[in-house]
Amino acid sequence: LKQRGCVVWITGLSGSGKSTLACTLGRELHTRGKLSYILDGDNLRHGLNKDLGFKAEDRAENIRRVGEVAKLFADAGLICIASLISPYRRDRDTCRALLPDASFIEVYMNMPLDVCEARDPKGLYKLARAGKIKGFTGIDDPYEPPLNCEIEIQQQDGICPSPCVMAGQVVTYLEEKGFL
Ligand code: GGZ
Repeated sequence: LKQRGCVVWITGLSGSGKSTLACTLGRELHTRGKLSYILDGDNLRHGLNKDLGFKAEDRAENIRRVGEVAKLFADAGLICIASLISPYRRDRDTCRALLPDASFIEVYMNMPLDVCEARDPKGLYKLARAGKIKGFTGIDDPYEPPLNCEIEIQQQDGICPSPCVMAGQVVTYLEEKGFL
């Protein structure tokens, strides 16, 4: 009996919590005996995508490759968790089109820029503000929010949800849709 695979595609600004959600979700799925695999944009840029930079065409190619790999994992019956800024709607929709209906689950990390910037885990926003990194998403490069995402993660009364709460939101969705 083959498990039903799918792709959980997490999009949002740098520092919005994509990797944290991916990691917490992966652990929760493991606990439930479900195979998953995380494709993280920043990690893949050290290997598979090390020839790519951050121009729009490079980002498009980055996302296209990750989408194709994610499709392979989903075909094998895994829950593939892809975590990339993926700032352009068109690139995300190209990935969606690769997968059977309902098995591409777009998760939008809707965190205000000032929250992401205050976190600045790698000091990249600081460098971008100082003009030392050009074309940084949210500063001098665009981010196009999803228009029809399956799941939106956002603050409640000005408070960011905890990693467990965020992962719980995705798990509930996966249960409802029969992937768990
Ligand atoms: C955005 C950049 C940039 C620029 C370096 N713009 O938060 P991080 O640091 O750890 O992860 C980000 C990562 C973005 O890679 P993605 O593959 O997710 O991007 S995309 O989907 O747009 O192709 C960030 C770092 O690389 N980084 N320069 N100019 N993020």
